[in-house]
Formats: sequence, structure tokens, C-alpha cells
Amino acid sequence: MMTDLAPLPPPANPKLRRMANALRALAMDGVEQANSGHPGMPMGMADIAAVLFTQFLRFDPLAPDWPDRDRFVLSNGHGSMLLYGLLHLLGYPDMTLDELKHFRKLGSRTAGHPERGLATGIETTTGPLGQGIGNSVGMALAERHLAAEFGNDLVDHRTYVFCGDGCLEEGISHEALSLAGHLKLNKLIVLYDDNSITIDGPTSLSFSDDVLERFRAYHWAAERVDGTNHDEIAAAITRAQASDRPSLIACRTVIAFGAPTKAGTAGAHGSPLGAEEIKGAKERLGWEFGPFIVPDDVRAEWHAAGARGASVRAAWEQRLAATASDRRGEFVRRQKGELPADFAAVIAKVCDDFRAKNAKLATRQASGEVLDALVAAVPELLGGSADLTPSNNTRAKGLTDIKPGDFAGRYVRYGVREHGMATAMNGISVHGGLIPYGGTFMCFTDYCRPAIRLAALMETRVVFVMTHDSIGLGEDGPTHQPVEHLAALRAIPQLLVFRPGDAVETAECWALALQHRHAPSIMALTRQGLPLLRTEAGHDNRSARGAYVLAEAAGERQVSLLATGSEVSLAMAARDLLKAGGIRAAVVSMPCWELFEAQPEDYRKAVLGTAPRVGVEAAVRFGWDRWLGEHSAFIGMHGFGASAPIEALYPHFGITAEKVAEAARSLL
Ligand SMILES: Cc1ncc(C[n+]2csc(CCOP(=O)(O)OP(=O)(O)O)c2C)c(N)n1
Repeated sequence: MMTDLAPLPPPANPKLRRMANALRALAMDGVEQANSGHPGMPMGMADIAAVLFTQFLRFDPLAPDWPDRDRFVLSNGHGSMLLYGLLHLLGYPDMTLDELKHFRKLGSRTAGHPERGLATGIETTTGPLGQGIGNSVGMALAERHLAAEFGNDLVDHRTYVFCGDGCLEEGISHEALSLAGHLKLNKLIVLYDDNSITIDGPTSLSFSDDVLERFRAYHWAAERVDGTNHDEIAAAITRAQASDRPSLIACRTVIAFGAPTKAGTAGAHGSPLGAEEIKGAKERLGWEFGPFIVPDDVRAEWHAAGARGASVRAAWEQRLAATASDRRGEFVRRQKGELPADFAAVIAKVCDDFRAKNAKLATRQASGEVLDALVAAVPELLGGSADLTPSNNTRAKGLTDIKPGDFAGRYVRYGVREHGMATAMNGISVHGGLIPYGGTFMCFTDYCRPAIRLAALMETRVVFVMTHDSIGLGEDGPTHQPVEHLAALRAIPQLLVFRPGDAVETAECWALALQHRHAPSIMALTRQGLPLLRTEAGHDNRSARGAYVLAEAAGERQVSLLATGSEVSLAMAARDLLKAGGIRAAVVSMPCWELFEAQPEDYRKAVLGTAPRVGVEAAVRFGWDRWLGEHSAFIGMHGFGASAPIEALYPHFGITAEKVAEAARSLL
């Protein structure tokens, strides 16, 4: 293990070193006070941060949402104190010294890992390693696309990322970096904390990639610099800014730079340094100040760095003001995340069209038709698929592809990179100005799950189009047939899981997914065709309450059949069978449990009724007991599916109208 007892070499730029030392000291003090956290990374990357934020990054702490700001992503989110220290010193009003003192305390803005929404200047939530890199690819893509649409006058910024070994070891980084290189996202610049340390010890334990060659193989520019040499860092960023490809700058650093015995060791990664070590570190760094004290001259330098962007922003505001009013209005609407005025009319027309032609469609097909109408009316929709375009029906009429170096299109060929797609979509969404949607098979929500979870945590609008949502996909078999996925997705807080039962519900669910600006949505869609159930006229979005009585019993209810998606039509057939036998059954369609859960209790009670209930869903029962109550039955899956035509599978697994009717009768 390396220690750092030798005197520190003289800095290339003493002023920047002193500014960096303020970040180091705040990180040490914050972690010490919290008695928890990661001091090593902020101390190792402080010089790089000082160069980037004082000389390159364009931002304005007093207008943190300025749309044309550069984006900064701390992908190695465990080093959160670095970001908090920066935001504080640069003059973001909500990042007070008190917040730093309350690092990791309940109710503070300074959470263990940076959380978007807790403080201005936090562009995205990071901590699960690799996600920040993935988000940054989406941000860089969003920037290029919006620049192609609105012009460089309004959109012309860069995306900078800090990452560590952990981010680059994670598989998600491969997907994201490969896509970025392919697309030639040249305004994306990654600064890598090349300190050869992770939690277990030196990276040599588990990591021997030639990182530069790896990036070059992805068509990135890549170089290595001394991450404590301000001039080298600045020169590399300048080169990266001029590159025709995305850039990696591997910065050789020492974790916990300056700490007398823990520098360069894994021991500095994730624990407070301790009073003695902090004292020694401050001595070696020439930082003679007590906890949380930053001298006025250093504060003033940082404030000046924070004020650099004000004039650039003002010039941008002027350009926006001088923009033709309709274009300006459109830009502003998109930034606010508001839908176009004619949105409701578009959805209403789609529903009318479905009814007029008695659309017996797979809901994936219905979704494709909804998108045909929506993309024309909602220009902020940016579509894509992880190489399942013909199956997902995501490439709506009129969309053209985004291509390497040509970002005018509105359809992203994400390739076979589900996780990369999901994390990039999060980045597109938090960038602002666009609503991303992207498809794959429902079964592969597992491959996207970490990003779906973060979309939910960030409450950001992303639509995950997940087709082939049950054994109904047939012959591809149990490897592809989701059974536990609905339950697993419904377990994620703040995520809307839609499973529409016919074409009209599909349109309604799309409307809801877009109208809920602060939640991601899953559209669980069938491969197989379904009858049209919602034949009544009118434009009331009945899916909006999450569940509703699709068909009431003729007379007092004896049984309620609760179903979602493809099983709603099955429940309707069971209702007919029961009716023929003189049993009065109601069918409740439940396209979105989360929205139903949010309804007032009397509505929920009225919908569910007091009669015995049968739940019907071609998936596992897990979660259904929430709705079923004691006197109930469940018709669904009890294990994995099988490879066979759909006609054989439903009877094989006992998911038929007859079985539903039988279960209902057994409850009476
Ligand atoms: C997906 C994920 N896996 C594991 C962790 C736990 N973890 C946090 S930091 C870290 C090691 C990261 O090493 P590196 O990026 O080199 O950071 P450094 O030690 O240099 O600060 C691990 C395993 C995590 N945050 N996210």
C-alpha cells in the first residue's frame, strides 16, 4: 500500500490548489461530522474540479435551471461531498454551510449520495455506479438533438462527467460508452478518477483493463494526465472540447490526496479519516483552518468562479428574447415540460378511430397507432428501441433515425443495450425539453431495472414501452415470458405500471403516462390480439382512476372479476358464462394499480364491491392480495411459462374463461 508521507510536490497553480484544498477540507470535515461518508474521492479529484469549475464549466448558480448550462454529472456519487462543497463555494443559494454541516442528516439537502431535486445544481441522482455515465450519454444526446431542432443560438452546451474505477467496471458503462462513441457525441467529456483504488483494495485485485485502449475501441478520444497538475488537466479539457468524438481524460490521482497515512489506500474510500489524520492532512496541504472554515480570499475566488456564467447567461437570454415568438414559445413550453394544447384532442381522436374501426389489436399494435398520432402532435417525444423496433412498434410514422453525427431525427437505435437505453432515457428526461420513450421485451425490464428505479426515485418522465408482457407471447418460451415482472415493477415506489386491456385503454394509458410529469411509466403491452372492450362513446379517460367497473353485474353483484391487460377480455367472457348460469358478475379493469391506490377510499370500495373477488392476470399472484381480500380466488401463473403456441399455453396453465367462471362459482 502506498502512503503519502513525502512532502507534497509544489502545485502547478497555487491559487487553484488552495481553492481545491477548500473542497478537500470541507469533505474531510463534512464526513467527520456525519461520522459517515467518503472523503477519499473528493480529496483526490479536488484539483480536477477546481480546473473544470473555474475555467470551463458554464453555469449560473443564480439560474440553476438555465437550459443552456453545461451539465455536470458526478457518476462516482459516493464522493457527494465534493459536489456539495462545490455548490456551496460557487454560490448556489440553497447549499448553505449549514447544509454541509448536516451532511447525511434527515431532511438535509446533502444526502449520502447526490439526489436530484434536493438541491439545485444536482443534475441527476447518482450512487449506483455507472448510472451517471449512462445518464450523461442521454444528456449529451438530448443536447445535440435540441441543437439540431432549435439551433446553436439556443442550445450549445457540453456534458462533463466525473467517474471512478467502479463506474468503468460496471457493465452499464460498456453499453453507454459504446453508444456514445457510435453516435459521435463529441460534446461529452469524461474525467476519470484513475486512482487504482476501490473498496476491496488496489484495482489490481480485479481490474486490468487498458482503459484508454478500451475507450479508443469505442471510438472515443482518450488520454491520460496527472490529475493534480492543473495545467495538464486544462490542456486536456481544451483538446477534448475541440474533438470530433467524445473524450476520456484519465486523471492519475491519489485517493485522499494529502492525508498523511491514508492517502492512496482503500481505507480512505468510505470512512471518516479521524481527527489525527485530518490534522495531518490539513498541515500537509497548508490549510490552517478549523472545521468548516473557509477564509474570505478563497471564498471570494470561488464566488468569482460562480459568477463567471452570469453574463453568458444574460447573452443567451437576449438571444432567446430575440427569437421569433412561436419558436421561443415552443422552446419555453418544452423546457417547462408542458404538453401541447391540442394533446387531449389528439388522444380523443385516436380513441374515436379505434372505436370506429372496432380495433381488435394487440396492445403493442394499438400503442404503435397511438404513437403515430402522438409524435406528430408532441414534438418532444424522442423514441427508440433496444433493437426490437418491429416488435415494440415504437418507430412511429414520420420518425427518422438519429445517426452518428446527425441528430435531427427523433428515433434512437439503442442497439441491444437495454440498460444503456434506460439510463440514457433518464438522462434525456432530466436534461429537459424532451420526453423519451423506448422499447424492449417486458421480460428485459430486469435488464433496465436499476435505471427504472432511479427514474422513479428522481420522479422523472420516461416511458418504458415493454411489449410481449406474458405467456401470451407464446413460442419464445419461459426465457422470454414475464411472470414475476409486473409484481416486481409494482414494488418500485413512484413508478406507474400500466397494463391496458384494449386499444382504447392503450390510448388512455399513453395519455396518462405523458400527463404525469413527475413519474416514469411502464407500458406493459401484449403481443397477441385483443378484442375492443371499450366501445362506449365519450372521452372520459376511465383509466385515469387506475381501475373502474368495465361491466357491472345485471342486478346486485354476486362476484367481482378483477383483471388487467389481456385478461380483461377473458374476465368478460367469464362474466358471460356466469350470466348464462344465472350468476351476476361484474368486471373491473385495473390498468394501473398505483393510480387506483391513490383514489379516495369510497371510490375504491365502490369499484371493488363487497362480493367475493376473483383476480385474473397471466402473472404470479404476488401483490394481488392487496385487492382480493379473504373470500377470493386468483387465476394466473404459479411458476414459469413454457414454449408453445399461445392457444396451448392459456389452457395449459388454467387461465381461461371457464376456469375463471369455475373459480367464481366456487366462492358462492
Ligand atoms: C452498482 C454499485 N455497486 C456497488 C456500489 C458500492 N460501492 C460504492 S463505491 C465502490 C467502489 C468504487 O471504487 P472507485 O470508483 O474506484 O471509487 P474510489 O474508491 O476511487 O473513490 C463500491 C463498490 C455502488 N455504489 N454501486
